[in-house]
Amino acid sequence: MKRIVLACSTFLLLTSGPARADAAPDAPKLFQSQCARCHGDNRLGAMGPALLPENLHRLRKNKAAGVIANGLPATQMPAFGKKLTDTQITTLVDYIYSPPEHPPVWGEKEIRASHIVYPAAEQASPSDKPVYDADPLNLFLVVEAGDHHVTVLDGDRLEPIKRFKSRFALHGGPKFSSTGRYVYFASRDGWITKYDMYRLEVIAEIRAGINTRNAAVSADDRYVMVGNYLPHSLVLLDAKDLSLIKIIDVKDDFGHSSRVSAVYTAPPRQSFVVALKDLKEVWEISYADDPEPVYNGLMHDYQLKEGLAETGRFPVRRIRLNDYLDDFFFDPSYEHLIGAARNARNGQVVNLLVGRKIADIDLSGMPHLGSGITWKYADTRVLATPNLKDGVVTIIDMHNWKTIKKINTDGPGFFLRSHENTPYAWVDVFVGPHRDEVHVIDKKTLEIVKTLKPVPGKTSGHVEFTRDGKKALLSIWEKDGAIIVYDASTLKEIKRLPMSKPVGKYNVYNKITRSEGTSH
Ligand code: DHE
Repeated sequence: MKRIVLACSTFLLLTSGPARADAAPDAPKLFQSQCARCHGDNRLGAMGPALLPENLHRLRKNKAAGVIANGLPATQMPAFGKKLTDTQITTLVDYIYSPPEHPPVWGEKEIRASHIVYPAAEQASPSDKPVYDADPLNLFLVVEAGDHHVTVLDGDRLEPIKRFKSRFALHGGPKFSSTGRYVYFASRDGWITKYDMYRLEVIAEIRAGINTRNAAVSADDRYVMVGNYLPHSLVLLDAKDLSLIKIIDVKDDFGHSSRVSAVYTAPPRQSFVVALKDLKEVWEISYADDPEPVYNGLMHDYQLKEGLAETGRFPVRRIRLNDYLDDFFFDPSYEHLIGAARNARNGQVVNLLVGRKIADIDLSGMPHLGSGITWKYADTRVLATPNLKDGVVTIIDMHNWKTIKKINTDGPGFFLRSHENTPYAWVDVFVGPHRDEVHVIDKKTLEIVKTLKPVPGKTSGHVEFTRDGKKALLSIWEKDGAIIVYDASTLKEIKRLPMSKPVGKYNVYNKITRSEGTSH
C-alpha cells in the first residue's frame, strides 16, 4: 500500500527520438521505445490506459491508428504522425491488438501494490459537514468522458461546485454509500476510486483488475465487490479504505473460468449477485456475517447443500441455468432477476428464492437491461427496457412476465430513465441514425408524446432527474457537449451547462433511495 502525501504531477515525455523507418519494424521494440513509459512495459497501463485486446475492444483499429498519428486532445497522448511512418503505426496497432505472449497476471501482489490511501482518508470524520452549502442529497455527479473528469453539480442551483480528474475511462454508474457520503467509481482499466462527497476529496484507490466490468457496494456499506473480464475474477474490497479482502476465481466445477458480466447488490438479501459471461450460472455471494439464516429461510435443505459451493465467509451460491445470462435487472423486491439470454430470442426470469429460472420473456435482440426501469401501470407494475439492436422499448407486465407493448422508436438506444414524480419516461436512440433524438414516453398511455432534438446533428443520451423529479438533465455527448436541463413536465429547456462529452449523470438521492426510474 502506498501513502501519498503530495499529488504527483509528472509530465512524461513519450518519445525517445524519431524511430527508424527503413528496416521492418520490430513491434515489441517499437512499443518499448515509444509507448511503454506511459502504457507500461507489459501493456497493462501506467499513466496511460492498458493496451491489450480486451481493453481495446471498443476502439476500431483504424481509429487506434488515428489516435497514434494525431494524439488525443485534452490528454497527454501526443501525436506520433511526424515521428513514425505509416508502417510503424500499423505495426504498433497490430501489436497492441494481439494477446501478449504471456497472459497478464493481476493477483494479490499486484492488487495490493496498487493500493493508494490519500491523506483525506485520515482527515475524514463522521461528524464532518459538507464543505458547500448545497443540498448534499441533490448533488449530481457527471462523468465527462471527453477529458476524463467528474463534475459535482448542485442540483438546485444547477451549477458545478467542483470538477476533478478521474481515472481513464470510467464506466457504469458510480455507487454511493447508503447515506450518500461516499461514492465509488470503477474504470474500465480496473481502478476503483473512493470519493468523499462531503469534503470533495479522493480517499483511496486500488486497481482491482486489468479489464473491469463494474463494481457494487454492499447495503451495509462494508464491502465493495468488483467484477472483472481480465482476469476472470471477483475482487472483494474493504469499503473503508479499499484494501483487498478476498479474490474469488470465477470457475465452475470443472475448472472452466468465466468473465464477469456484471455484479450488483441485493440489499434485502445482503448479497452480491453476479452474472457470468461464459458460464451458465448466476452467483449469489452473501456478505451477511451469518449467511445461514438468510439462505435457510428461503431455500430447501437440498438446494442449500447443492447451491453453496463454498462455506465460511462470503459463500458462493451457484444457480445453474440452461442459458447464459448477461446483464440483468432486479425487480423491486429483489426476489427476481430479469436477464437477457445469449440465444438473442428471449430473456429469462430467475427467482432467487428457489434458485432457478421460472419464466422466459419475449425480449429479443439485445435489451440493455441494466437501464431497465419499472413503474406502476393500471393495476400492475411494468418493466421497460430499451434495446441495443432494435428500435424498440419493450414493456413487460411483472405479474405474469408477458409483453404488454413494444413501442417502436427511431432507433436502438441505450438508456431509459424516469422518476416516481414524473409522468414520462425518456429514452435515447443514439445507437441508430437518429442519434440526436430523444423520445418522451407517457407512462400511462405507453405512447411517445414528444420527440426532442436538442442539438440537431449532435448525439444526445442518458437522462437523470433531480431528487424531486421536476427537472430532467440530458447529455449532449460531444467533446464540446453540454448538460441540458429540462422542465420535466412542460419539456421546455431551462438551462445549458457546457461539458466535455458528459456520458452519465447520477443524482445522490435517486440512487440511495433506489428510485424506480433509474439504475442502482
Ligand atoms: Fe455501459 C452502465 C455494460 C457500452 C455507458 N454498462 C453499464 C452497466 C453495464 C454496462 C453492465 C451497469 C454497470 C453499473 O452501473 O454498475 N456497456 C455495457 C456493455 O456491455 C456495452 C454494450 C459494451 C462494453 O463496451 O462494455 C457497454 N456503456 C457502453 C458505452 O459504449 C457507453 C455508452 C459509453 C461508455 O462510457 O462506455 C456506456 N454504461 C454506460 C453508462 C452506464 C453504463 C453511462 C451507467 C448508466 C446509469 O445511469 O447507471
